[in-house]
Amino acid sequence: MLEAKITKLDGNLDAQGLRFAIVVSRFNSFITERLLAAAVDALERAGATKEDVVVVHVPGAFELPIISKKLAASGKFDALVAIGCVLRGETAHYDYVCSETSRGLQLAQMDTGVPVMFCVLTCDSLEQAIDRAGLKGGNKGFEAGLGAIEMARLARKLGGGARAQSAARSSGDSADGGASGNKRRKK
Ligand code: INI
Repeated sequence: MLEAKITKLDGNLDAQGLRFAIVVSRFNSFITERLLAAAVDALERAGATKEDVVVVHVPGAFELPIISKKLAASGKFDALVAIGCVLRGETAHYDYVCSETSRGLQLAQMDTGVPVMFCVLTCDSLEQAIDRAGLKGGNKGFEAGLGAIEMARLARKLGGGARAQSAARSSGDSADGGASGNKRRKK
């Protein structure tokens, strides 16, 4: 009987040789600094060195997208982790910050091809946030760190992002694995 073959493409959890940027909001730093520590822990345990990780602080979650976009577009990083914590208040401010932060971070990764992990807690209470930053709910920063490694590996396999183009430029290769060079030679 003919056995069907499924092509499987996975990103492994080896961070060696990969570069990461972590963008962290100072707002609710009691929570975000715990998420940051866990994200760095995940990257280092998986083989990233201190030189391979850059940490950038911004005032609040609303400012995460623009700095993430700049870092992703720089071509220096394989993946980003954006860390924030938005706590529901009395007004609609929470909704605006949440929706624009998530929309902006999605745009940053879609525009650059560099994965951006969404590690922004959106909680009704401080207790909920604490649960997700190292208590009952584990630590979402650690999960985001591992996710960044997996996505960076997948992105490297598939190529084409800002990081792949930058790496190709500095090695004199094309970002598409040589396909464009072949086209040029054929002319
Ligand atoms: N920023 C946060 O990161 N979390 C919050 O809970 C929050 N609340 O509730 O207001 C918050 N607001 C600040 C916002 O992100 C911007 O920094 C600010 O509006 C200036 O642009």
